[in-house]
Amino acid sequence: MQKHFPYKLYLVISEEACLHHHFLEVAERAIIGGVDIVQLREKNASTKEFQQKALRLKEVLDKYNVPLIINDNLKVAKQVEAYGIHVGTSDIPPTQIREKWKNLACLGYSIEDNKQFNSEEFKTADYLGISPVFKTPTKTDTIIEWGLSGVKKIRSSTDKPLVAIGNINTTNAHQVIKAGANCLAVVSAICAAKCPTLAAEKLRNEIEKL
Ligand code: TZP
Ligand code: MG
Repeated sequence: MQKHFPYKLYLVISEEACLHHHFLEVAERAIIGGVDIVQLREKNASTKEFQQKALRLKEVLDKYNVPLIINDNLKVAKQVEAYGIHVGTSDIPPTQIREKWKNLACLGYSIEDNKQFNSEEFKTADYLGISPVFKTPTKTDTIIEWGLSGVKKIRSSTDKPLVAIGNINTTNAHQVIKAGANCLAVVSAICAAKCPTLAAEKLRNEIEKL
């Protein structure tokens, strides 16, 4: 059954991506501006550090009833009772995650190349990440660049909620939504902004624009 996924603006945050404010402040200010789901993506932290950051972030998010997704660490996700987990092609396969976390609410899976279509992994995901829509200096080990045509192609092949990621900003946000994404995920457009609230507000306006 299709999962309810009402989210539109997805902040993917790490402490090191936040250039002007502490990451907890960035998260809070971004939520005030219109972010409605947050993923903690800590590639260089130990499990213990990751868990500590996740707990602190969850405290902030809980005040606003905003769900927390943990990137690629099942142990941390379960320990902090996150809303869900997000994995990519080279991470723990979604089918295994389902076996290990029976009451998991939300499983995100990144589509990074054409081979993943209609695989068991694809089918078990609650939402799909389109990764990356545009090439980005934030993540350079990507396989292809989907572009707007890729977003349209994936949209026409599935009813699952689609979260677009990769160099999304106020200039291209509306086009990505028009191409069929349900939700936009950003790192630098918010984490590197002097004012995360304003940055989130501007993106949200582009998303809501008719
Ligand atoms: N996955 C695909 S692209 C990306 C991730 C985590 C990074 C997106 O960062 P930015 O700064 O929004 O381009
Ligand atoms: Mg990964």
